[in-house]
Amino acid sequence: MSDTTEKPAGGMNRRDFLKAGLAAGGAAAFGGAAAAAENDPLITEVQDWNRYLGAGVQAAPYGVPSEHEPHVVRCDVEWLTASTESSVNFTPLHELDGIITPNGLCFERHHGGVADIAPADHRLMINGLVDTPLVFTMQNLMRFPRENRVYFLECAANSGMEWRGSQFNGCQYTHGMVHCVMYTGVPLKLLLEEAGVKANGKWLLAEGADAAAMTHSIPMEKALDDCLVAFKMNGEALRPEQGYPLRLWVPDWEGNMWGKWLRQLEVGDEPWQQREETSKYTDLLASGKARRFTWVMDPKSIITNPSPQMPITHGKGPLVISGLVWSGNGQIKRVYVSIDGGRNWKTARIDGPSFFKALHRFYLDIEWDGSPLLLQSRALDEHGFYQPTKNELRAERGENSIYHNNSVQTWHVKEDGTVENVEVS
Ligand SMILES: Nc1nc2c(c(=O)[nH]1)N[C@H]1C(S)=C(S)[C@@H](COP(=O)(O)O)O[C@H]1N2
Ligand SMILES: [Mo]
Repeated sequence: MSDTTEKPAGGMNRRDFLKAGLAAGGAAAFGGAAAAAENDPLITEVQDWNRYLGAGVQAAPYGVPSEHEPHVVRCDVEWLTASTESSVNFTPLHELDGIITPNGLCFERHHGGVADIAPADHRLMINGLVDTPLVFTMQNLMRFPRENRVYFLECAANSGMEWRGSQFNGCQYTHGMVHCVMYTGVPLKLLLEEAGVKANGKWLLAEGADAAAMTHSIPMEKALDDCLVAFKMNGEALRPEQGYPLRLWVPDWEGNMWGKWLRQLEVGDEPWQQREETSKYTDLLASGKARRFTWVMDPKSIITNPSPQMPITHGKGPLVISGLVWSGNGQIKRVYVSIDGGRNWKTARIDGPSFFKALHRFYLDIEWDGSPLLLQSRALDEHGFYQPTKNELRAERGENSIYHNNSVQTWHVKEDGTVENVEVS
């Protein structure tokens, strides 16, 4: 970064860093790096990893994370659901950086366990109001032109447990029902064209091959617009828990629409009124009426670091505040960070690839003076739509809801660096 580079709002440029270093006697310039210590055995003595040969190739034919990272895992909350087969676990957002979720860390949400399907045994049928009902094998699907897209998938119930007050101490639990993956698949439009949708074919019923089936209606305009039938995630085959060998991919819409283990698409002239679109995935308002078909995921953001599972352990000085921002409702225009509970806001710096309707990574680099902080982030999209505060959302939607909580999250950073989930009014 040169001295002429625009200074990121609230952050430090290189010259500031150098000044900060000089002020501290030259010893604490970059992120508090210490002056070379003469008696540090990690520098002065030859270590085992330097003295002996390491493991050879093929020690791990399928690579796994370092043994020093056992805590970077998906976690579930036992009391939340009656059984592990109809349950959810959470992406460890606080341990990740950048925008891509590694395949083994993508949260899982299934209603009837993980279906175990050999690709050779899998079939996708398109029937109903079509000229020619068709059945595709995986091999058939592999011969259609493919597309690659990086998109987020968020469960409609993400942050749902926080609706009536702060509950979980960690962004993994409050916001971890989201992942962001590069999918490879065939545009659904091509398959529907192959079958020939009749003029009165206005809706699709998608069905999974798992025990839950998870049938739900999708309007034809969406199906013909940007849906994919996906078989790869981050370059490799879908993981079983993500719908291997085939899943529906419905960008910017709530996760329940992304049918896993996809086996049937029936074309009809009206929605089917299935369980998953009547009793579930509707938003009960204070009036007793429910909003239906609230598919789009609104702008949302979360500070992942510091956060309750990721306290500040390095004391005062340079602090990297990091987080994620996303929106299914158009482009993210800006993300703001407040360190004083929403009184003052600074524009955070979005860094790295920033794909339309994917997760975006933001940073705000500050000097922490060791005093308590009330950390918040707030997204703004291209339509001028702001992420609401918790109270603004409750005023609009009451407190009966589970789904579509995109309100601003507050983390209370204490003087000792520990962090707690709180609400400010
Ligand atoms: N067939 C089938 N598809 C399904 C589900 C399911 O239980 N069965 N769960 C849905 C829900 S509610 C969500 S949030 C997403 C979760 O996708 P993931 O497990 O890849 O994170 O899959 C959706 N697709
Ligand atoms: Mo979901």
